[in-house]
Amino acid sequence: MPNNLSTLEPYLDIHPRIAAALANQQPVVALESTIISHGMPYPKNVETALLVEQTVREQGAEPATIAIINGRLTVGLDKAQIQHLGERGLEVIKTSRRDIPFIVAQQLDGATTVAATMIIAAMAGIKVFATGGIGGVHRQAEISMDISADLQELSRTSIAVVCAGVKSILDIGLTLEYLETQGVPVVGYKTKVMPAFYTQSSDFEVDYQLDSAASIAKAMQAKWDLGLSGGLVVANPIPAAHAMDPEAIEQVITSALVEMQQQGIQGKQTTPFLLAKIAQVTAGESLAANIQLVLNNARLGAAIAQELARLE
Ligand code: PSU
Ligand code: MN
Repeated sequence: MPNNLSTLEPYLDIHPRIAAALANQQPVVALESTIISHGMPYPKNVETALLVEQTVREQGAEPATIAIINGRLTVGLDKAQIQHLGERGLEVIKTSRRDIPFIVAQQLDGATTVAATMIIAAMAGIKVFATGGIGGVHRQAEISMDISADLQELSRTSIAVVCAGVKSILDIGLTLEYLETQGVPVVGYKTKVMPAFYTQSSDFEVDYQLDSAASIAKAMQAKWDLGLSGGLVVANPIPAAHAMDPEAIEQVITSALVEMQQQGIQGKQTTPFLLAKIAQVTAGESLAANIQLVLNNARLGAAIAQELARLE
């Protein structure tokens, strides 16, 4: 248990089943909620969120979906709360690090990004987090300066984020450079190539290839035992059967980026706009791929959480 839990108590609600699991050193996997409210359309978002939880449970770990509900930092949503976030969709405020105090103070609901979910998961003492994709350095960031707060969070908050790599709506090379500068390791699970979300590969290599959940857990333990705080990225390629054609997806992304510029979309709307556009243009193929890769990450996240619990 983190020792500052008592000062957090007025703000933090940890579901009893998760509090019990953490107290007994049982494996727990954090899950985010921006992917529910902003990342997928209703009702697939709700179905997927519940299926991801079930998958984590089947793999022997406790799922903890995280959001802000009525201003309460909530670790372990119930079914009704997931339904609520999914149904209200874009009306729920996308909440990253900067937004948290305002959502709390005004007792609002917040769908937490990777960054905000990391923060709240760490408050609860969770060490492993599974999602689809992380934010990153956007293409042409040299003009927009659009760099996701997820990257900065990875440098400061000690949690492993299992994802399917970085989507090529972003500049994958610059994202990796940024992570290197911030001292955030990028581990490839059974791959030395950085995966690109919808596809298994990109033009870039990861820092370290590790081939088992146990070896990833060992590296996490060594990092934190040595006082090297901060997170790490575990890049887990989408299963081959669900991967998309790299050229087709690149075309879709390029035209979505053009449309985004024409419509003047910027700031926090960027990522959700591009995701929705891609899903629309690919007639749901990208959504199906997205769901499969999240499930795949949930399985690996659960396995890493189990190995970590064993080491502790
Ligand atoms: N990438 C995805 N799906 C998502 C997101 C990113 O493939 O749902 C969400 C995550 O919650 C991530 C956030 O933390 O978008 C990043 O948003 P921004 O780039 O505005 O930081
Ligand atoms: Mn941004």
